[in-house]
Amino acid sequence: MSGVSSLGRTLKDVFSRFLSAPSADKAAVEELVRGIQRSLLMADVKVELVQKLSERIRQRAFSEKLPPGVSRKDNIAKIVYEELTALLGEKPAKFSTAGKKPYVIMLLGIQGTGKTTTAAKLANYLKVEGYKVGVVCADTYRPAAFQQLKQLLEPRQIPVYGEPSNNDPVKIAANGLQFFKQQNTEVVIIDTAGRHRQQESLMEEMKSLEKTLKPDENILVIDGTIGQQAGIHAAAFHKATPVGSIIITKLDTSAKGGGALTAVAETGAAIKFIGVGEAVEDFQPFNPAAYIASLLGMPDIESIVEKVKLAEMATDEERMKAMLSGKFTLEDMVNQVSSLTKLGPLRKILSKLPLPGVDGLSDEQLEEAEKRIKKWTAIIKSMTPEERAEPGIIDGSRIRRISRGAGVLERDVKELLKSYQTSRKMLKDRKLRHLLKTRGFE
Ligand SMILES: Nc1nc2c(ncn2[C@@H]2O[C@H](COP(=O)(O)OP(=O)(O)OP(=O)(O)O)[C@@H](O)[C@H]2O)c(=O)[nH]1
Ligand SMILES: [Mg+2]
Repeated sequence: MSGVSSLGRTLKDVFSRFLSAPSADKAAVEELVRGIQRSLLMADVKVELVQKLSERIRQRAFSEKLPPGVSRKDNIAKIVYEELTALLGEKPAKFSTAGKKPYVIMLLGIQGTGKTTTAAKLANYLKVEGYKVGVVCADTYRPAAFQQLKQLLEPRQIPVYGEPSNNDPVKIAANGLQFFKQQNTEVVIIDTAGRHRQQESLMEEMKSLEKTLKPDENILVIDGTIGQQAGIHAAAFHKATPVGSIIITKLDTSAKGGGALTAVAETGAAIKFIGVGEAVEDFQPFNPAAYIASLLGMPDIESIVEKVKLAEMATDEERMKAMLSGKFTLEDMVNQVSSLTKLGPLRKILSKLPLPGVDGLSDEQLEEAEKRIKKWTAIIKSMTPEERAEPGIIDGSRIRRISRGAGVLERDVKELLKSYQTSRKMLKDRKLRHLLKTRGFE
């Protein structure tokens, strides 16, 4: 039985049984939660994580307000999808050389985890992405490693550097780096040895490689078949190299893949790619949301989530109309800004507004906006109902009190108030109202 696919199979079953049940009552949700628990525990996911997840699903299932036109069942499906995704960390992996050339990646990992195979997969992936790539074989313990790499990569026009007669990995790697610099290579991937006579000498070798080469990114290659044990390796590595990242391999063969992924995600280490087979192409960037969607069964889950989000968008439109009729509160503003940071169709509605830059917010801008919203939400919570209803009464001493209560600077409170005044003025503007009207609002 194959692993992630076996987790996928059981999850998919449980999930589609829930979707086809006559109603989403307490019993159906309980059966769903138990089914999810069973599949996750079978995949070696930590008991505590499974318990937390179950509690959150149970708690959200019947307490959330349904957007108009959305069934309880669809909303619960979306909750399950969100909670499972959160288990893997929200953010998809991103690869970037940050303009550095060559960008040097060193692959590390114990024997047999799949470093050499992964070096070839990663090189091929980055070449397809448009980078000029080279691979250095710095494994002097396994003479076949150089051959293995050449066989995989030469047919793909990816150069491999090696020195079969040299037994100093640090020198080989330094020479290889020099060689690829002259070739104008953009990304250099260094494959290191996993096999050694002693563990200590392996560690020494890694340290001197690190010191001499100063890689831009160390990537730890972890074998997914070890299940939640992977968390221990990841935690140690993450502590030593917080800028490093992780690739988990063999997710196709292991029944414990879910355990490996969740345990590593829990350490805060970034999972950048996953290996899902022996072939060079069996490799993908790790995207938690897409991964969970594939486990739950596409395209079902995607269309449900889309549907619920669209309904939420409709309620946004309601609020927008209320605002245009003059009821624009501080909370409205924070809600508006906060919906800017949500991904997906919500951004579409906002792109209808003539706000500069809303359509093309970069990830950095979104992150900035998210930070600001957190602050603003805290500030509004520290206000009295009176102040919220009539921000005009907020003077210097109130600003001081509010900023202390919210744990922010006075400057932050002033900024919020200023944005509020500006937005309110904008909404009163005749021209803008006309524009919104012609774009389908009001
Ligand atoms: N099914 C499957 N097999 C994999 C995957 N990645 C690697 N392998 C297999 O795992 C075995 C070991 O892979 P290598 O790439 O040689 O591992 P390594 O870490 O370089 O090994 P050492 O250099 O000895 O430390 C090979 O048989 C690979 O085909 C994967 O994602 N899926
Ligand atoms: Mg190897």
